[in-house]
Amino acid sequence: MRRTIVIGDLHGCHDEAVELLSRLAVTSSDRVIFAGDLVDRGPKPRECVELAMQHECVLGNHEEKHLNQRRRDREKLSPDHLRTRESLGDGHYSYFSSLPKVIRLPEFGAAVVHAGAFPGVPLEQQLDHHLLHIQHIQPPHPKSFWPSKAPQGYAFWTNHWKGPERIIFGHSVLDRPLVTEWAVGVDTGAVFGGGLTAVVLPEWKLVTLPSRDSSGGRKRLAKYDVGCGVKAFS
Ligand SMILES: [Mn+2]
Repeated sequence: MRRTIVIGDLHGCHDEAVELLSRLAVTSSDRVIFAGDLVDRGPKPRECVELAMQHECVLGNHEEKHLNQRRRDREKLSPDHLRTRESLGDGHYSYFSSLPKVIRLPEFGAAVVHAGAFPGVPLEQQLDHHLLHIQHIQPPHPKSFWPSKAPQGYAFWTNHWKGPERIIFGHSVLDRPLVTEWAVGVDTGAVFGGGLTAVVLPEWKLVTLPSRDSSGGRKRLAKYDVGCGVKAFS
């Protein structure tokens, strides 16, 4: 059976991405989907975008930010954002604007989004903000908080999401893949010295390649419980 492989946030970690694809012996008969956030923080943003252009990808909040700030004066950009901008051309930006926010995998009862989804709302009605940013929530309040900023009583969105799709997501950096009945988190912080993780369907097999470096910053302490004994970084 044809494999579908979903890979966590690259953030410029092109060498790890190539090595992971090679380790998985990916061929043209496999379907490869990146979970967004191809750019910023790491060493090779443009190469990551061009790799994704050969496969499939959902829009991440970092791509969204580059689209929103395309015309902003360079003095008003962070050095990291500016470095990415200068490595990209018009073609890469048009590629960003073509990216879907959801890729459905009905054959697996699954869907790929960058950050997650708000419970009780069909995927086609989700707010872009939730699909690209959601972390800790307390339904029915729509506001989402970073783990470090979440008020008492708020919990990571996977504790609330009950399907009907099993959502494969990145965005929240985890100390290991998060696997629940209705969600699979695959951002293990490649750019922070963690690893680059893929989930391989139909088996739902997890494969993590250790990072080569941590150019996006020293590995931070994972301390925010997201459920199932998994911790998230701030
Ligand atoms: Mn993100």
